[in-house]
Amino acid sequence: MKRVITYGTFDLLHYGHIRLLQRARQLGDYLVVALSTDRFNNEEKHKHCYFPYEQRKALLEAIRYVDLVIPEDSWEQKRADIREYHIDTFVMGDDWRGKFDYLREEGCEVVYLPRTPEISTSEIKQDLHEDL
Ligand code: C2G
Repeated sequence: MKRVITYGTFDLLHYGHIRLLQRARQLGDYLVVALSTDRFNNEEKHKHCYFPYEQRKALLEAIRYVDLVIPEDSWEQKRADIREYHIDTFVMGDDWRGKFDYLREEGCEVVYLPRTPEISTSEIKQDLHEDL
């Protein structure tokens, strides 16, 4: 069984996220999603989510491509996650290209997938604000 992991905030879930998860799952047989906690988002990623962690987690768990959701609470946990979950492939959108190549030292394949260009959570928020 080939095990894949990816990380993110996944707020205001949209088809760009879904396409990323679908392609990540296609790289293996089992997909773990490390979901940024509210604390990690607020204090370290400086992202203020519309949906709290438990709701973002429930949304991800409803997606057919996702097998397990775990919390992401620090930038440094990736090495431990790869060991603990026996991960073969680490996947991120290519806005992160190069940032996680060090994980190859853990014997893990690192794959950056093209982002879906025309959508983002911040654009959704901005468009909705402009429509008010
Ligand atoms: N994504 C995408 N296309 C979009 C928007 C997002 O492919 N239009 C991808 C991102 O590249 C990322 C994933 O969807 O791989 C989740 O996106 P975010 O929730 O914005 O995640 P991010 O804040 O980049 O968190 O430790 C890593 C961080 O937690 C990554």
